[in-house]
Amino acid sequence: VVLESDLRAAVESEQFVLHYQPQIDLHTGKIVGAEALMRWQHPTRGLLLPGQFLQLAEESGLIIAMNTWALREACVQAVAWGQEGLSLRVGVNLTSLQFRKQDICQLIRQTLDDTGLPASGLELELTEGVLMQNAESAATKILELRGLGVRFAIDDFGTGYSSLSYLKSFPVHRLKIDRSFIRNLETSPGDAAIVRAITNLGHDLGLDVTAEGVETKEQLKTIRLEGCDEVQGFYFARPMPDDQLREFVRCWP
Ligand code: G
Ligand code: G
Ligand code: MN
Ligand code: NA
Repeated sequence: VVLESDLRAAVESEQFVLHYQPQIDLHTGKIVGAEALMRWQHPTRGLLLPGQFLQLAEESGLIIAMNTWALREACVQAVAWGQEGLSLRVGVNLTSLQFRKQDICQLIRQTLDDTGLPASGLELELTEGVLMQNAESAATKILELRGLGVRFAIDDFGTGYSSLSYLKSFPVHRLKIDRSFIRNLETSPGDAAIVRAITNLGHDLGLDVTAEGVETKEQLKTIRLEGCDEVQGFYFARPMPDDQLREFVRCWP
């Protein structure tokens, strides 16, 4: 288990790194973005995944400092990619605690200003849970940041406990179909029906739809058939350090 004191020390000595997973536009075949995913370079235990520290980070409130760092780091990277001729949007995950904070809009505005990233180069990923826990203020915050040009995705879509009616109130740009619906796509007609329903719903609401967790050629074929706009998954690439991402994008057909 990870200790809070370890995590606190990690925040102070900046032991976190971001890995990036490519996002591919199925209409053009181009890599259009990358999701930033946090890893903890632990001094003795090696590279830890969010599953090993995110809950503690949230409970201890350290997630705020961690995500403030991650947001800035991701924006800095996206600017660097742009300067190298790689035009990629960067996706950043936000947790409830942080999105609830009063000054989240100011933080994002400031981070964009400081790093010089155009707002349209940033896509914030929020889960249904984050939206519902902040229902009244979430829509206002999204509208304000949207006004700047920041994009929003609902992450892990379909796994939340919320009703669909909330979709009308949250002006997001994208639904990311949770990978649990992709996993058994080949054998489960039910999952295929859900993927189709989410994709149609998203499109009817004017949203882009991403399929997450695509691992096989058959899954890719199906999500293409269902009309998903973008794809992310191990079939194409795992999350990787930024230098590897650059290389990956350069070698992409
Ligand atoms: O990489 P994977 O194991 O990489 O990520 C697992 C989970 O951790 C995902 O649900 C993702 O949303 C979350 N996560 C990854 N990076 C971050 C981050 O920088 N901030 C927040 N809040 N969550 C993250
Ligand atoms: O919950 P969120 O979507 O933010 O986090 C993405 C998580 O999904 C990361 O942990 C990432 O490593 C993982 N992931 C991305 N692609 C795949 C995939 O094809 N298969 C599996 N099993 N996990 C994936
Ligand atoms: Mn995500
Ligand atoms: Na997800």
